[in-house]
Amino acid sequence: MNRNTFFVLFLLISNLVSGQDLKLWYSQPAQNWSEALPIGNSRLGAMVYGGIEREELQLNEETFWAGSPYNNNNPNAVHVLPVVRKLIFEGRNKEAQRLIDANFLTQQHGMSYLTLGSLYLEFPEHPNASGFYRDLNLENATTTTRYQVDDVTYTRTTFASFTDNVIIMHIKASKANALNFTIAYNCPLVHKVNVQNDQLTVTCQGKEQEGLKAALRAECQIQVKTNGTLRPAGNTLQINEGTEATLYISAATNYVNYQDVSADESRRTSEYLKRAMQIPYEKALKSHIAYYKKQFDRVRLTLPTGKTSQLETPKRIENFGNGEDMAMAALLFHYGRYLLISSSQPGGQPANLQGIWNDKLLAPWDGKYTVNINLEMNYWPAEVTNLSETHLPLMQMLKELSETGRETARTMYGCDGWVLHHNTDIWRCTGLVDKAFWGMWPNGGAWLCQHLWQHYLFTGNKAFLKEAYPIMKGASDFFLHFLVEHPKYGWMVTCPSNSPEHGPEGDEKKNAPSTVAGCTMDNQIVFDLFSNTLRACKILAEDAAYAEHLQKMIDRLPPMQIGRYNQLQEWLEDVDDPTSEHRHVSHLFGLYPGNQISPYTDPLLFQAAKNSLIYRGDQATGWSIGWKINLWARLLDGNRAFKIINNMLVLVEPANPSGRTYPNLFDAHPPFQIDGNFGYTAGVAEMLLQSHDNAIHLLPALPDAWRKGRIEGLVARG
Ligand code: FUC
Repeated sequence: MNRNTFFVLFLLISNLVSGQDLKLWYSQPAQNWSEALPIGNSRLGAMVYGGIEREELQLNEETFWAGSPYNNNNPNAVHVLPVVRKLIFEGRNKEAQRLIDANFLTQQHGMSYLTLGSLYLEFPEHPNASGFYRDLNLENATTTTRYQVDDVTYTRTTFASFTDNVIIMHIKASKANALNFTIAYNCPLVHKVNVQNDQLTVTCQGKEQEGLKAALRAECQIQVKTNGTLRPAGNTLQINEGTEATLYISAATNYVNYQDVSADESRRTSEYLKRAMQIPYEKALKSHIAYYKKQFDRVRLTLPTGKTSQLETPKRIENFGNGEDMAMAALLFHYGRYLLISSSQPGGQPANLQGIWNDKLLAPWDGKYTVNINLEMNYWPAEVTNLSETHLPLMQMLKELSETGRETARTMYGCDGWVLHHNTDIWRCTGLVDKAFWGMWPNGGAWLCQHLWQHYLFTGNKAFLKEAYPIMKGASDFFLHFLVEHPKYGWMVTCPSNSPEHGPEGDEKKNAPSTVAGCTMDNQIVFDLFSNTLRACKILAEDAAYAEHLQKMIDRLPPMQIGRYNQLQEWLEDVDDPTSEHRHVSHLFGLYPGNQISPYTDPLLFQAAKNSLIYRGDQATGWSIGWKINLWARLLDGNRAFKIINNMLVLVEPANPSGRTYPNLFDAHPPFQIDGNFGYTAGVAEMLLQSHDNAIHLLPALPDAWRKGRIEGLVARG
């Protein structure tokens, strides 16, 4: 540690900033979805509006998706592959791309993640409420709404219980028997509502998509405990003259796994409900909080508060640019951890493009898993911010993808091992989607394997590595067969592929081809995969000949090259356009999340990577901003990273569509995409602690604005 770093550390420890509330709060109910507050226990999610006369809980269940088991492999691919390669090596990329469009795709482009409709609570006697307050408390994963009508205070506390597998809402009136309301349900999908005795039951049909019939159904059951009267009224449940009421919301689907949909959703739902109803509210709340805190409390970042820190959340975002309220940056950091805990617990599905929160039947990009940056970014904060177990759903998905992707590797490329392209969904499809411009990218599996290796580096869990190794080896096997010798350079390259969603002649709007051979990101990803597989192979004392084979191939991969603008080249040829501000900064994979460009051992490459990032500019879509924070952190420039943070903490308003943060702190691509939230949280951690370059580096990219503060609980590799 040099003297400066030591001094800063000293300042940090001696400047403890007084306790900060980790709450998002509002003086009005949500007017729309991106003002509502997300709660989740990984499996169930709700967006809570905090309405007065009409409360809405928009619901989700993480396995409720369109379609049925399938994979999207087009067997024509393998027949045209040699022609495609020949065309690319002859520089006829556009023709190659057309051939791929005609022979590699199928009718299926990934299925949609579905909403489970909304629960409505009608309070007809509450038109003249005052003193409204609602919040989301990140310290205990509950959301509260409070207001007064005449002399009665009504308080609603809602959480998605981690321990009891249901969503619970507790409503209380400060005056005896003053609580009267009705519960109703609606959903844009075909559904039936049935109210009997004290229970409201909804059965929901899934959705057919792209020729695949709806194999999934969801059921939702709601029961209420109250000291008031409870009676069915048509399709609603009415509660009258209560002082308190506790709603238990249970839901499930018939999804078992990507090839089995044989579960009984109704039985599952009743079982969860029955169990939860036996537990007194206070006890359920306590165990929910204890479970959550065990993960959340591991890390705490405190940054200086300012004059505006007491304002409600949207105003704090608006004022962030003033540079006073650094606690807001800390709040957004904690929010990312809150969202990861709430959307990704062991045994569940990984967080999709919207985590688990979606109110649509056709969410942007189907709300599925995009793998050419987005899914990986979701998990960047997992290890370093001490939430290793939230990473596990991704590991399970990888195992399943290595099964479905084996068929894709064989039928589409005639290769061993397994492959995943740039998208997948609940059915673990592994073929191409959209068109070649976006979809002809065979590196999804290889990139995801980095997560297996990183999980090992952070946890040191050798038993885990042993289980992960066949998946890493399978991904490596694919590339050992798929790589071809470049006729001009002699290097072993991927072909066909692309530098995600970007072509040497620009983006998709220009109708230029993106399909190429051996772009920089591919070379870096394959290098990363082979190197990590080789290390794992040695640690586990697996086949030595295989390790040797990997090393030989590593030696034949193209090197990173510096081009005529002193940039890190994005492609094999020096064709970068330094005026391109394309959101994907794919060739910087080697800087972050990879570890192939060190300022100490490769200063020229380090500078070239920096130049490339400077050319791309400081503005971007949500996740791209998230990536840039991490990249500037790796470039050891805290002030520049902080400048990018300032570009993220801009409120999305009708008057300012270029904002990047919604009132509920969801990140705006736009529209909402959760990767930006996770990229931000990872980026802040990367500014404060790095451990990728054979050393632990404390406060490697500390901005001047954060000279005072405190961080505890981050994790370093090893
Ligand atoms: C990638 C990005 C888009 C968007 C989509 C979900 O394809 O290029 O910007 O984030 O994923």
